[in-house]
Amino acid sequence: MKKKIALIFGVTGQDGAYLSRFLLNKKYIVHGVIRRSSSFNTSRLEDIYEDPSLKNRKFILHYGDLIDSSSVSSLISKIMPDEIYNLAAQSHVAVSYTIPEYTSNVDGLGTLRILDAIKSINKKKIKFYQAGTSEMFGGTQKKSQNENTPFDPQSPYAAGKVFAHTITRIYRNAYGIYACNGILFNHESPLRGETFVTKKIVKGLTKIKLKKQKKLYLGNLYSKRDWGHAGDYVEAMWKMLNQKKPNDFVISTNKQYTIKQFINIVCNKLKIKIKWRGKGLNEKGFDQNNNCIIQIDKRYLRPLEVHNLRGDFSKAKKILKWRPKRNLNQLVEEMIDYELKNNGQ
Ligand code: NAP
Ligand code: F7E
Repeated sequence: MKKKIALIFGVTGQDGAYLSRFLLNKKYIVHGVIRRSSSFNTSRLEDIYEDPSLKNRKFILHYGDLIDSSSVSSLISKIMPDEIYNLAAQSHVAVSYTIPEYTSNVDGLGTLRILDAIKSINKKKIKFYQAGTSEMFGGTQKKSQNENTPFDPQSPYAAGKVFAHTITRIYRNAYGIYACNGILFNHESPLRGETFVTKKIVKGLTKIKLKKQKKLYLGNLYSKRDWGHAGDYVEAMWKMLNQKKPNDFVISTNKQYTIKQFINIVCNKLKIKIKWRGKGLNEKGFDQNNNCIIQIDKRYLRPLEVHNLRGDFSKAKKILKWRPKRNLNQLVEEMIDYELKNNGQ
């Protein structure tokens, strides 16, 4: 049987690394798009990298960029994939306030560039996955959010993603493209980018435990997030592209924790007895020797915060037969083990 071909935009990121492995295990030929960079940006792909001199490669990387429509369309017409996964984005919410125009270009118009290439090249053959986000719900007052919850974006990042979500629906309805929007809640792993809060906390507290760092500076400790494991979530992306009909799905755990609760869980597992004192910007975390190990730095506060995210994944459970396999405890343990090993433990 002919092997399926997938093309991943954003292959060098956390999800790209997990999805590549997942699809290779399913015997796909995987093509990934990387950006030219002055330093290597393929560290998450080291163990699956195949030298270009090899014949019959299963994992093939190409240069391209979502802000360059000619690279997007020429890659799609050259590779003629069965499935395209758009995971590429300027994905940092706080950074999106600093580079709003660039973020909108990549995260919003980038999606349109792929869809338009699919429309002109082969709108019936190529299936498309768009990496949408719970950030689109932003300022919602709903306790938990599902596919019918109205969007209320609070950042340039979320606004760009709402455009991408909407244009994906429009191209599906107008041109009959098999296009799906995932609305994924936060998902983490040992491969998570270092400036996202879970990775920053696990990495920082592990170093503090090993006496290689004294203090960790953070922003808002009281926003609530629904954190799953990236490895579980890439399976849902693939399932969305392998149904009879295209559809949009919330992918989440339906559990919610504050940043402070996440810190307490990590401290507990690292056997750091954390005690909290003070309020607001003066709230601090102390270890058993009364050393201040967590302090608030207002540089990490955002112009607008998203306070309450919790995803109801009933639709994905019913139609995709998907549910998260790992809980927060397992996720945190895996992330800590990875950091301990990185620190020679
Ligand atoms: P990530 O680690 O930040 O990876 C983003 C990827 O996009 C990287 O490969 C990056 O390349 C690439 N990229 C950035 N700008 C690009 C451009 N102009 N052209 C082509 N590629 C570009 O993000 P992630 O956590 O894996 O998330 C994957 C996708 O899901 C993103 O779209 C994100 O917005 C979305 N999402 C993530 C979460 C989550 O909790 N992780 C939740 C919902 C939605 P470089 O390596 O060169 O920077
Ligand atoms: O922040 C608070 C911060 O940057 C989570 C992206 O993958 O998930 C991610 O976006 C919360 C926020 O993730 C720090 O204010 C406190 O309330 O880890 P984060 P995010 O903003 O939820 C969504 C679903 C995506 O789609 C995005 O691409 O933690 N927080 N102190 C902090 N956040 C960071 N980054 N750094 C801090 O020091």
